[in-house]
Amino acid sequence: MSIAALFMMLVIAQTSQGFSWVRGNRVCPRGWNLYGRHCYLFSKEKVNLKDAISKCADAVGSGRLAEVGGYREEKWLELQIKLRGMHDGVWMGASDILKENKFLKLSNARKIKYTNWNKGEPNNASKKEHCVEWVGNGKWNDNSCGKKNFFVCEHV
Ligand SMILES: [Ca+2]
Ligand SMILES: [Ca+2]
Repeated sequence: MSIAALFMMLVIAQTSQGFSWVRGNRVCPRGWNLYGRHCYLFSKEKVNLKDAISKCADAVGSGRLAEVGGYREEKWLELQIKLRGMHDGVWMGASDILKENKFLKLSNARKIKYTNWNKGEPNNASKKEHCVEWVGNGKWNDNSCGKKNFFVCEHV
């Protein structure tokens, strides 16, 4: 299955089913971390974007790739990523695979409002970079979706 097809399936699945968890004073499943009202799961393995999407969906409780809503969430995620030594790239839930340089959230295909691009990014290097990763300094880079990265799952 192509990434584009997977992307559309994901959008449809997530918008139609919603999540059934109780909101408010929530408790995250074992292994997940609570921040604000969302639960986050930090991977211990490196996989390509397609597998990262699947692994988040298959995780206990089921989630999506993390989507950064704003500066505070970003800073918290950055700290967690550093603490865990997740170097060399960490996938998040954003892509411009449908239209070049239009980065959308994977969960609902809405345009990303908050961004934190590294200097000179996104550069769509070799015209092949359509997925978004955190790099070592906590900033964002577009990279090839086939690259093997750590990833962060989120349950809203
Ligand atoms: Ca691109
Ligand atoms: Ca890039």
